[in-house]
Order: sequence, then structure tokens, then C-alpha cells
Amino acid sequence: MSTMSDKALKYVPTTCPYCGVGCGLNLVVSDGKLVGVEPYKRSPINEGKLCPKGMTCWEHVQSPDRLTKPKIKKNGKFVDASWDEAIDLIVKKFTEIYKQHGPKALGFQTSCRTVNEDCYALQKFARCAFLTNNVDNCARICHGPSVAGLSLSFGSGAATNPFEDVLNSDLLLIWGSNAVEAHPLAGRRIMQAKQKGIPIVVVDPRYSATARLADKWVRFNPSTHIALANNMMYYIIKEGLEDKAFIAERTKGFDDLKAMVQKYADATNIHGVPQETVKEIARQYATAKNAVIIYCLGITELTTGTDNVRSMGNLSLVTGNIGRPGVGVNPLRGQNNVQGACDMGAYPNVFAGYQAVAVPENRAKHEKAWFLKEGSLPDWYGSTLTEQINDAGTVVKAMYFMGLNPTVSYPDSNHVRQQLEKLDFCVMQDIFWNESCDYADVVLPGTCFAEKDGTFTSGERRVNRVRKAVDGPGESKYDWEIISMLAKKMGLKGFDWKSAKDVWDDMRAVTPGQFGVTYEKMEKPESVHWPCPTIEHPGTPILHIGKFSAADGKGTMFGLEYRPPAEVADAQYPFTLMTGRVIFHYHTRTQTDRAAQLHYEVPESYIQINTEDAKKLGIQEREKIKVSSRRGEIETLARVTDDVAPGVLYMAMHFHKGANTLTNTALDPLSKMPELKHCAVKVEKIAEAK
Ligand SMILES: Nc1nc2c(c(=O)[nH]1)N[C@H]1C(S)=C(S)[C@@H](COP(=O)(O)OP(=O)(O)OC[C@H]3O[C@@H](n4cnc5c(=O)[nH]c(N)nc54)[C@H](O)[C@@H]3O)O[C@H]1N2
Ligand SMILES: Nc1nc2c(c(=O)[nH]1)N[C@H]1C(S)=C(S)[C@@H](COP(=O)(O)OP(=O)(O)OC[C@H]3O[C@@H](n4cnc5c(=O)[nH]c(N)nc54)[C@H](O)[C@@H]3O)O[C@H]1N2
Ligand code: SF4
Ligand SMILES: [Mo]
Repeated sequence: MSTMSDKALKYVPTTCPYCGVGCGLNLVVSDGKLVGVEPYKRSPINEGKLCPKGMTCWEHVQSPDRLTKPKIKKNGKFVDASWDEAIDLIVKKFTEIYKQHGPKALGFQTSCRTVNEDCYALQKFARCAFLTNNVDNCARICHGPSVAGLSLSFGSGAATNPFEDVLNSDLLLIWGSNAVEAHPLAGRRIMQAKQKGIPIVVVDPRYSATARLADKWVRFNPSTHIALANNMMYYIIKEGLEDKAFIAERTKGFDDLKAMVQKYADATNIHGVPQETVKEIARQYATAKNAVIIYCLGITELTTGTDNVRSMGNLSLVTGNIGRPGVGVNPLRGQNNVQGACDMGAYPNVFAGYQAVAVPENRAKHEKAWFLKEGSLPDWYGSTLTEQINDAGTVVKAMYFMGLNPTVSYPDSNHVRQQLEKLDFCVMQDIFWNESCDYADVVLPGTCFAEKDGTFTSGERRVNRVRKAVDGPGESKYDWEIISMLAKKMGLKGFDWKSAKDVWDDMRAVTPGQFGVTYEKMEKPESVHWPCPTIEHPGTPILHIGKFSAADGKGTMFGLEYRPPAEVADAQYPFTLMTGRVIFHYHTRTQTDRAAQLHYEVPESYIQINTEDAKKLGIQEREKIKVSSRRGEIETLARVTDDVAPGVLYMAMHFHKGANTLTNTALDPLSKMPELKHCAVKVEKIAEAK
């Protein structure tokens, strides 16, 4: 029976489960149930403010649709199972497949939605139990090119400066980021910068909510970033605006860059921006005392993603806009814990803290700490998420997905479904029955952010505490706890954690860059930014001061050629489809569609089409239309607007049987990022508007 005191409101300070801004908020609990969200004003990130997703983040937690019991597919039907039965089956199947086909036949995917502790646990399990580096996370289809590109340019794949540092800048160059909708509380910092009179240039093919804030909006042809950046650098060098002292002291590769950009003296035929405008923004960026680049998926989700990111690196290095307050290159990391999932070693070539698996000392250290035989850990580059799905049924026989929904979020959904069906065995560990669970053999109930302790690492490398407010539903378990059950069943040592803090301390012991990030230090609302190597260390909000993170301490410029996307519009498929987000939904909507107000705002999918194109095709506002590509077709509603240029369409990625039925799986060779933001489609009218 509940008592009066149970009913008293309890406030549990924690971190928002949606985007990588990492806003602080209070979950309000009454009688063991969530009843709302209240501002957490002590968080220096959002100072008590929240966006519509943060305000409603408690609603899905108590949905009756939550997974409450393990389920096993028997004779084509899912039935409830006990934890013992589910764990036994997974261990049996993975072990059989491992014995028959070896470590490369298994694939493990950690979520960027779960806490760091869950991510560390799953990659440790994959490496210890099956001696495989086939571990990855959905950063692969998000900021994988940022990790690859910024590592090549600066020696570290992370954002260089904190969000609020834009207020120390003299120019914001926002490129392929719609922060106002996708990172609203970072968007608030941009608005504050505007109020301070700091000029804002937005480079985007679409007149986005963020472009509406700009002093100058530069529309360019989709996916022509390298041509535009090279053209800008041509003027910077021609006019002698490069930072000669910085280039001489701190960088290499300038001659390659200089030679390459001569070819882009006038690239308007590629990017579509008049030369006067290119010259103007080049001068503005190069002559501002402190200029910062903020970019996002417009840059990364293309087959040229890594080179697009390196182009942003080039711009900052050639002008010396890096390594102090008010400057830098900041990818706005997407998911609540996409930074953390990568930091935790859920990556095919590194352990936690980006310690390369190829280095023998790193393997030896982990073998010792993880109670493994000397020389047992693999040195090979594991297979990525995109490769694992493409190789399903051939090389890869079994996959473990913790918190991903690939049949909606991954390109070419028809292909994904076919691939998942080819697996001998598939596990989905989620909090809801998402569209991909139908393709699993076992579905396991994890707990969500409000039901567990742990940490999320935000896009500015700040490690924020997540605190348990309520119990998980039914027989659900902490995600790391499920992994430890699997490991213990297999007789592995080193998985006997009693709490999330135990898992975190296990990680700290093998990860020098985060050794000083303790739970105790995270009690402060401002917490700590890694790198933080010792207990006394204050953390590192700004990277690359005085020296880059690369082995030789230098930043590297690259001469990069523009390459067109893998599939471009033609006579048969005359439109370019760009994809992205809306403020009210988060990814595949398992959570946001269960918040009444968010569902009400955007209940179904739509596509933006230019006014002239709509007129030519006889399409009216909100009319149902058919959109098809070489891979599939969908029905959706037309939104007629001049926000997109003629020949260009824009669709949010959130809906099942939506944008990803159409998109292309062609990969960026360096980061294995698929071309989620560019494919060719055709549009047909199918019905008159009501
Ligand atoms: N509301 C909401 N917020 C989110 C998320 C969400 O699902 N919903 N997801 C989070 C995650 S994981 C991420 S990674 C971030 C993403 O954050 P963003 O990358 O900012 O969001 P997007 O809307 O995907 O894309 C941004 C912009 O890229 C533009 N763009 C610029 N250049 C190009 C180009 O050359 N080609 C194409 N095709 N487009 C270009 C598009 O016009 C679009 O406005 O958002 C995070 N925040
Ligand atoms: N066309 C197109 N496609 C895109 C994009 C695009 O811009 N355009 N963006 C891409 C990007 S940037 C990203 S990041 C991906 C996102 O792709 P996904 O990560 O596949 O998408 P989510 O909907 O976030 O799925 C995460 C799953 O985790 C579950 N979950 C949430 N919290 C927990 C937890 O604590 N534990 C467990 N076990 N499960 C949990 C949710 O219920 C959900 O089913 O989509 C990509 N797809
Ligand atoms: S800006 Fe991001 S972290 Fe902040 S409340 Fe909105 S979704 Fe949550
Ligand atoms: Mo993302």
C-alpha cells in the first residue's frame, strides 16, 4: 500500500534522452510513476530551458506498449519466454555459429540511445566471448565521417569547442546543420549569438528553420560541398588571407591544398553559387578575428562524407580558426549518446578511448584486464554496421542489435528486410517492439533512460549523469545487466558488475583519457569534458590548444577533388531527394510518437516540393502523391514550398515506409557511410486534394 510520502513529488535530475546537446532536466515522480518534467536550472547547457521533445520525454516511458518479457520466435510465432530460456538460447546459437564459422560470422551493434555503461558492456562481451572486432554503433550512419575525417585533419574525431563558446566568436559559419530543429538548445546559443550581433552565415540547399536565422543564407546545389569549400579557399589564398604563421607552425599539406584549389577558381557550374557570393563568404570567414564552423549531416551523410568533413578541417586550418575560444570545427553530434558509444569502443578498430586494436600493447593491456589468454584479442579491422547488413547471410550469420531500428533508419528498407531474413540468428534488445523486431529470433526487454543509472556523453564531450527515477516495466532489465547475464552464462570473468558505476569504473581502468571522469565529479551540474586523464584534471572543454592530437602534433590539410553523388537525377528519376528531420520527432518515432502532443504536431509523413515543380505536375498542397526510386515506392503528402529549389525534394526520415524505402546504400569508401541524403526519385500525382 502506498503511503503519503510515496505520493509526495520527487525530482530526479537527469539528462534528456534525445539529442546530443545533453540538456539537464528533472523527472518528476509520484508514487513510483513519472508524472512530468520540470526545469533543471543548474544545468549550464540549457539553463532550465527544453525543446518540445525534452518537455515530453517522460510520456513514452509508461506506455502500455513497453516490452516487459523476453520473447522467442517458435514456429514463426513469438511467444513469451523466461530470462533463463532466452539467455540459454542466445549463448547456444552464438556459440554454435562461432564454432562453425569463426569470429567474423557474428555482428554486434550497440545503441547510441543507451548509456555509456551499456555500450562498454556489449563491446567488451563481443571481444571477450567471441574474439571479434565486429562491433559498431549507428554513428556509422550519422557522424562516422566526422570521426574518420576530423581524426585525419586534427588527430581527434570529436567536436573541438563547447556549444556556448559560439558567444565568443565573431562569425558563425553553419554548414549542413539545421540546429534550430535538430539541436534546439544549441540553436538557442546561436540565437543568443545573433542577439549579440555576431554575424551568421548558413550554407544549406534548403531554406531551413536555421537558415531563417542567418544574416546570409547561401543556397547551393545539394552535395557539392567540396567544390564550394575549394572555391572559397581559392579566394582566401589568392587574396593572401590565409594565416601564414599558423600554417607554417602548426600544419602540413598546404601545398597540396593550394595546388588543388586552383582547379576550383570558378566552380559555379558545380555548386550553383555566384562567384561574388563565394568571394564574400570566403573573405568573411578568413578575416573574422574568430570564426567557428558548425556542421552536421548535410556534410556527413553522403558518399563523399569523410572528404566533406576534411574540407571543413581545411577551411579552419588554412585560416588558423582552431585551438582557442570562439573558433573550431563543431560537428553537432546527433544522438544523446553517439559520442559516448564511439568513446566506449563500440567501434571495429578501437577499444574505449580510441585505443587502436592494431597496437599490440593495447591488446595486451586489455587481455590482462579482461582475464583473457595472452595473444587472444584480434588485431583486424572489424566489419562496420553497413557492411554487416550487406554481408548478412554470406559472411555474417548472426547479429545482435541493442537499441537500433534498421528497417526504418537504414537506407533501402526493402533490402534491409531481405538481409535480416537471411541471418541464421538475430537478437533485438529494445524498449519497444520496433519495426525491426519482426525479423529477430529473440527480443529482449531493456530499460530506458528513466529507469537506470549511467552516463550519456554529449556532442561537446561532456559526460552527463543519467539517474534512475522509476523501476522498469515487468521483467525488463538494465541493458548492461542483460549483457553480464550472457557473459556469466558463458563462464567469462570480469562481468560481475553490481551497478552502472562498476561498469564505468571497469572502463576507466583501461581508458587513460577518461580515467579522471569519475561519478563523484559528475555530481556537479557542469560535470566534466574528456580528455580528463587524472582525478585532479579539470577536463578539456577546448581541443587542440597549442598542439593537435595527431602523433606529430600537426593539423593536416588535404587537396580534395569534388565527386558527384553515387546516383544523380536523370530523365527517368528527375528529382533529387534530400532527407532530414523535423523538430517534433526523433528518428523512427518509437518514443516521440508515444507523446500525444508530438504525434499531434506531425502525425504522418510529407515531402517538400518546389512551387514550380508542383504546378507542372498539377500537385496541390497536402495532396497524396507517389514518390519512387530504383529501390521502392511510397505514398506521402505534398507540401508545396519555395524552401526547396526546383528539382529538389525534402523528406523527414522518421516514418516507416517513408524516405528510406527510396534511399541508396552506396557507401563512402573511407567511413562506410551510406548516401542517406541524396538519391534520384520521380514524383506522380495520385489523387485530388480533399
Ligand atoms: N528533432 C530531432 N532532432 C534530432 C534528431 C531527430 O531525429 N529529431 N536526431 C538527432 C541526430 S541522431 C542527428 S545526427 C542530428 C542531425 O541534425 P542535422 O544534420 O542538423 O539534421 P538534418 O535535418 O538531418 O539535416 C540538416 C540539414 O542538412 C541539409 N543539407 C545541407 N547540405 C546538404 C546537402 O548537400 N545535401 C543534402 N541532402 N542535405 C543537405 C538539409 O537541408 C537539412 O536542413 O539531429 C539530432 N537531433
Ligand atoms: N534517410 C535518412 N536516414 C537516416 C538519417 C537521415 O538523416 N536520413 N539519419 C541517420 C542517423 S543520423 C541516425 S543516428 C540513425 C538512427 O537510427 P536508429 O538508432 O536505428 O534509430 P532510433 O529510432 O533512434 O532507434 C533506436 C532504437 O533504440 C530504442 N531504445 C531507446 N532507448 C533505449 C534503451 O535505453 N535501451 C534499448 N535497448 N533500446 C533503446 C528505441 O526504442 C529504438 O527502437 O538514422 C539514420 N537514418
Ligand atoms: S535540445 Fe536535445 S537534449 Fe535538449 S531538450 Fe531538446 S532534444 Fe533534449
Ligand atoms: Mo545521428
